[in-house]
Amino acid sequence: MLRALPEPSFKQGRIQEREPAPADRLACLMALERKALWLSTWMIHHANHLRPSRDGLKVGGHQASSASAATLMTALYLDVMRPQDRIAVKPHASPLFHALQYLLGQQSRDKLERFRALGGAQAYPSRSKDGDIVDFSTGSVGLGVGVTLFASLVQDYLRLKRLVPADTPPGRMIALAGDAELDEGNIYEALLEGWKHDVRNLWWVVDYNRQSLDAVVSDRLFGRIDALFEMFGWRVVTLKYGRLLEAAFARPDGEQLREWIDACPNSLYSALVYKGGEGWREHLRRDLNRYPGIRAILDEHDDDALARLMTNLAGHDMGSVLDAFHGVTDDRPTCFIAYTIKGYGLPFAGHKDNHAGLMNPEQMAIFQRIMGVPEGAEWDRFSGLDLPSEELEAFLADVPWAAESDRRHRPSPVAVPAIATPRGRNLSTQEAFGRILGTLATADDAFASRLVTTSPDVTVSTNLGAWVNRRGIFDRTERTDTFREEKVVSAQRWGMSPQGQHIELGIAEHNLFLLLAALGLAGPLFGARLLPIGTIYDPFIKRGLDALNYALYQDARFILVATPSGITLAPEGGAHQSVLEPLVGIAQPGLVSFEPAYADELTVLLRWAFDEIQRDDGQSVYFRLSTRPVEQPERDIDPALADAIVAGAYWLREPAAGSELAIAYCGAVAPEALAAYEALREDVPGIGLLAITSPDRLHEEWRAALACGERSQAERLLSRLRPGAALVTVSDSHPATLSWLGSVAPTMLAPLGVDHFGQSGDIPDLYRIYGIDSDAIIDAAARACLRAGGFVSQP
Ligand SMILES: Cc1ncc(C[n+]2csc(CCOP(=O)(O)OP(=O)(O)O)c2C)c(N)n1
Ligand SMILES: [Mg+2]
Repeated sequence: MLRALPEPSFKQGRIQEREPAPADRLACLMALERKALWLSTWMIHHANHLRPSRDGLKVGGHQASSASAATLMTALYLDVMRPQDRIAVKPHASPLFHALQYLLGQQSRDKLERFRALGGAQAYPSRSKDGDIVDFSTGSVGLGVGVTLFASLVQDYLRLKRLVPADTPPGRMIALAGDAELDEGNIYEALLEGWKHDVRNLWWVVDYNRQSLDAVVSDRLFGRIDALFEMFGWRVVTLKYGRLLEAAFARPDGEQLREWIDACPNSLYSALVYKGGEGWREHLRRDLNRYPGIRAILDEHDDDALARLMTNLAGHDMGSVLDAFHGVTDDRPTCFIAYTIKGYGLPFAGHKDNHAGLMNPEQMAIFQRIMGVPEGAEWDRFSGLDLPSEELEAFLADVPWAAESDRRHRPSPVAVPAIATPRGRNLSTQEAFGRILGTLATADDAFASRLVTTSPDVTVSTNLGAWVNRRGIFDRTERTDTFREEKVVSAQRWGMSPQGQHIELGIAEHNLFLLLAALGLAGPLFGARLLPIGTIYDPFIKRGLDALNYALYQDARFILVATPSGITLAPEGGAHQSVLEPLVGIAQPGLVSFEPAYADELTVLLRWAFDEIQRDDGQSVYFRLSTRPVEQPERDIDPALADAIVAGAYWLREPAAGSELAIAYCGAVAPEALAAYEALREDVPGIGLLAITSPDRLHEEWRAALACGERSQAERLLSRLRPGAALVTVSDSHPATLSWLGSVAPTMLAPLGVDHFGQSGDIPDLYRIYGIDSDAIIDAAARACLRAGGFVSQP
């Protein structure tokens, strides 16, 4: 029901009454809105009907979603936004977005003509593929909205620390959201977190067309939405009726019309939008004919005019939209709920099936006539508009948002210092990580000042305690550590201040990845590089996997430390034991993954990672770490070994040339692999033991080398073995993590690993049951050797 939301209101806070936009300005904006609508529909039509198809696939594109947002986006881009503002545009308004960029001279006709084709304008706005014009990629609904909240937090983080100039106004982080995006849970997780962090300068503009993909959305749902935002401290500005309708409501019996529309169910309203003037007339006559004032309105409006009146929602009324946006001048987070019509101005407006609907060539021809665009002038920027081109050109040249030509900052990298290896006979990689960060926390240099950590309520249990104790927790305001004040003994200091360098999150993993996305884009978005590290329990990466993918898709750079991992976690049981994450590490684009076994390996890799995340063509880095203390090798790492550790593998025990057998292990099972190696050494004197620090890098380099006919690192390493030698691979993860090594060189491979859910137990029991202990390795080696035609006696 349209009544689901309160009356058009500018509630609470500092909303300023404002002079209406000057008529010529309004006229320019309305003309350009019309042109953006035309170009967005034409771009889609061209891609689907005029560009030759080679594969018979429908190209697609969303004419209705673009039309729905045309007024809102034109207002934002061509009038309201300032260069420092950043915006996430709902994915299905991509054609409209590109049309506006084209009008601003920031997008080429060639790319519009290749909309959804290789190298053309992207189906959904993409930071990495569409370039500087896109602030935040979108596509997976809800995530683009959420990331703006975390970007506002990151902006405050940088400003409060004076890492960016604080004497210039902060940007507004804006999301133009589809209403169905508010069904996504990540929105509410973000709202909660945002409330805790008192986020500012945040606008969510909801294109409230009451339609999603399949259908018209429930009447009752949105009735709760504004209350929800207000509960979290947001201002809600509802843009409901346009000026025509408001004028009609002010006439005699006009209130009856308002009440009728307010009570009209979403689905009936949408259906009547589609049916047009005749449909409206029939229903209004049936329900309101007893009111003379309504009869007068019906008499004065022909069908076209009646349809225009009844669809005059504020989200399509440029004047109302500008008033609403310009009315907000403070930094309180604000949700604009703008009533719109999906497909507004197009023949399938309001139809419930219009999400992916395309105008057919006949409809398009009629639309072209209505828009006054001559044949052959379809891509012209101003054809068919009733304002002189020079005036529109001058208007566009003055658009504030486009005043800065380079929206993307490119701050120079921060130098990475030497990092000392934590010493100790027995260490887990998780403990080593904690100690390394603890040491980095003591430094007073530029590098340490750019480090920022975050964790979804697992800060202490992922070993960030020492770091946090020294560097403190970030908060906009100084907050004392009550336990400390009350002299309650605790190993953890929990003082908060704007100087703090750890951002503590609630448990929601989506929030971790969206914050990492925002922190990892601090350089390009705001001009100051941060070196973000997020910690998480390895199994819960899955919980936020789409948000992780989202962060990486837009090339955000960060280090992800996942610990504990695998069945090595032992007593804590199945629900916390990760199995498939190393495969994510291999398969996930934008992410390099490592699973070191020893503290010295981790030290080398962390140092490398700090450089990698700063390189132009670098990636984010994922470390899978363990809580299991393992005996450390006594060695100094020379540059060649360091390179091999980074490249993904090295011989911990070099095999004899032409060896019959090798064991390749990854991560926390190193002691079992070593024990099996020792046990087999007598029978197979030339046996080798391959330490794999990154199945991901090894695999990637193998494929790259194959593609250019070169020898890969993995192939060079395995060439120590005789062709057809036995190879046992073992890891505390799915065996497919390493089993591909069997294709690198001719080997008889036995892949060991974990391929079903974990359970509670101790390491000896669990490693035995899951077949990754030294006995399992020895057995597998014996069988592989037999199959390989070699011989090894059964121990
Ligand atoms: C996470 C996710 N699930 C499903 C989809 C498929 N999908 C694309 S658009 C859409 C509905 C969008 O509706 P709304 O947000 O209201 O957008 P609009 O009506 O403005 O087009 C869905 C379900 C998606 N893009 N992302
Ligand atoms: Mg919608």
